[in-house]
Amino acid sequence: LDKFYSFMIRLRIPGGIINAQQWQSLHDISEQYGTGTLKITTRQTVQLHGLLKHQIRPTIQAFNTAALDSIAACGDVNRNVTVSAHPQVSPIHQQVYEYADKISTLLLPKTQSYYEVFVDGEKIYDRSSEADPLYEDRYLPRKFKIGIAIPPSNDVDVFTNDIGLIAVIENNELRGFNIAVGGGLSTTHGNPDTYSRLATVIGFTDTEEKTLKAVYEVLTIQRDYGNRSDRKLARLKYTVDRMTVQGFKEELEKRIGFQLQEERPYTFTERNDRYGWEQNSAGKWYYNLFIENGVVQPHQKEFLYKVSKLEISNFIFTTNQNLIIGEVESENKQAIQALIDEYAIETNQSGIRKSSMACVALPTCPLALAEAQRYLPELVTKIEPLLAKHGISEEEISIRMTGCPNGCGRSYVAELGFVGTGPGQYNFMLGGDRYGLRLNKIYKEKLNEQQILEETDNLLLQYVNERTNGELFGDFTYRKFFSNN
Ligand code: SRM
Ligand code: SF4
Repeated sequence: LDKFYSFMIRLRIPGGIINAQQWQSLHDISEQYGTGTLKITTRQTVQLHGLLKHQIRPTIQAFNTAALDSIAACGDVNRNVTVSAHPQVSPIHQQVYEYADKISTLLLPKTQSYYEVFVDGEKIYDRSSEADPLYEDRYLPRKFKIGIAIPPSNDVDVFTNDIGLIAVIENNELRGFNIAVGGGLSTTHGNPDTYSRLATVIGFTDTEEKTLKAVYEVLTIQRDYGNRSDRKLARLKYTVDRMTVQGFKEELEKRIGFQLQEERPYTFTERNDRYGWEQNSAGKWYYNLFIENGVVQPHQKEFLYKVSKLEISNFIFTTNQNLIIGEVESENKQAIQALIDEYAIETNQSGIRKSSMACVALPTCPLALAEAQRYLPELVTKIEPLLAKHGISEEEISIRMTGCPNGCGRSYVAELGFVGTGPGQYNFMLGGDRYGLRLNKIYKEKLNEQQILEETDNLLLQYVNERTNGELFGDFTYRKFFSNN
């Protein structure tokens, strides 16, 4: 018997926004092909799992008909561009969102070499003579990620991207972007040459033309200078450190032909989604659902389908693996509220659960060493009584878990981080802050559930007894365990 292969498809949705008709198509396609489960990812898009080989073609065709594609959602190219998901946070959200779309289009591979067809190792449909203006004949040495944050929200975890853009807004006008380079999270157990890195802000650009040019040329530097001999050390973060930040900036300024301005001030004071109903400056309504670890539950899926049939909203994926029903006019809000009531859609979760995130891991991820999205909900259920015992049930401590050190659930920028090392075993990471501005570090290695719960209980006790006024959990553990290192 041969192996029974199944595939995963991930869409490219810059900024994570689709319209009601596209949601209907997504729903219908997921019912017809794959496992039927919609999985919202940490990069603001959606995946279908379990597609059999003969289903791939009709699935892609059906997405195509709905004006959705999966081009560059994987591979050594620029990936899905993320942007702060909450239009109600800023009146200039639409303007910033358009950058995600423009950047994604600018950096799409222009050749159609992905159409090349091989049969028994022989190329029967050859597009190799086409040269791509950006990726040329060699693509990038590794995947590449761009995120755009609109302060005060750092929902996109802007500093974990190869390029992070931070919108600078003054008097409700977009002045430009701070540009940060060299973020990336993945490490490899036992390989000390690998490390997580937060992106470094290298300057500011004040026009669209300059911003797009700078972004484009960061990619050409990575194309030309990135490490092509060791994939473990090929991300931009290693290129930046090899060239030094100053050296990288000088090379960039040479390529763009102008000097970056001084970075502008910015402050991040939130990272979580804003659950429930909120209104934007133009009076439109947004309803943020909590979708635990991005796995849309059957009743949520049915609810969302009914909402999409009303055709009175759009749908916005968040980088916290949640979903916003957006752009709802006041007169239409009640129709959606009626469905929320009918399906008992719940946003009333504990602070820690609403701040939780886990990668896919088992059973579909071939790189998983331990459980993540199937297990974290259970662990949170066991931590909630510990928070209650210490009188801090309302604390929104960020807790993230990944099944291996690749960091897909961004566990390296959590206050409580768990990184799988083997079945039922995790490295316990502490000292990260709440808003994604500081990486955590290994506190204890290879703990099982009982050890994790004992450690957590003990840490929470120390926190309530020793915290300074207003000190958040991650800042406390950093001060206590790592500030002198
Ligand atoms: Fe990831 C590989 C899932 C966000 C770092 N990631 C994978 C693969 C494709 C496994 C594989 O290569 O065979 C996983 C598919 C599992 C499955 O069964 O679906 C996978 N990554 C995911 C998602 C679905 C996690 C989730 O539960 O949401 C996220 C999809 C994002 C998207 O829509 O594009 C996802 N991956 C991330 C992030 C977080 C982010 O980008 O904000 C990271 C860490 C940030 C970074 O890139 O540094 C991340 N994934 C990786 C890596 C390590 C890359 C590296 O620098 O070495 C791998 C492995 C690789 O590329 O070789 C990986
Ligand atoms: Fe798979 Fe590891 Fe990514 Fe989790 S962190 S989805 S286990 S590659």
